Amino acid sequence: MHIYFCGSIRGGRDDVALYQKIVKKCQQYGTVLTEHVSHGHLTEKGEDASLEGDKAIHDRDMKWLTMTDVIVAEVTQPSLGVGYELGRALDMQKKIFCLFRPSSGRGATYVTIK
Ligand code: 6K6
Repeated sequence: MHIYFCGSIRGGRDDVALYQKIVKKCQQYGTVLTEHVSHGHLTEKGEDASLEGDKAIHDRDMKWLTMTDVIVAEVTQPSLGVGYELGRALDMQKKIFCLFRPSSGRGATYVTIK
C-alpha cells in the first residue's frame, strides 16, 4: 500500500517530531511516499526547494498523490501546501485521514460576514 503523508513545511516545523512518529507508524502498513516531510533537517526556509525547484517538487508530489492509496495529513499546523494537497486529493476521490489535535487550541473559527 502507498501512503502519502502531508505535514507543514513552509507553514512551520513545530510538529516535526510528531510527523516522525506518524510516518513511522504508517510504515508498519505500507510505503510512505513522502517520508521526507518528517525529516528533521528539512526546515521552512526551503533549502531543498533551491536544489530541486518548486515546479519539480510540485510535479513529483502530484505524481505521488495520483498513485497513492491513502492520504494521512496532520493538519494542526496551518499550511497552504497541505490545504492544496488535500483539495487535489479530494478531487481525485482519494481516501483521506486528517489528524488534528484539539489540545492545540487551534479549533476552527467561523465568522459571519454581512
Ligand atoms: C520548501 C521549504 C522547505 O523545503 C521546501 C521544498 N520541499 C518540499 N519537498 C516536498 N514536498 C513539499 C516541499 N514543500 C512543500 N511540500 C509539500 O507541501 C509537502 O508534501 C507537504 O505536505 C506540503 C507542505 O506545504 P507548506 O506550504 O507547509 O510548505
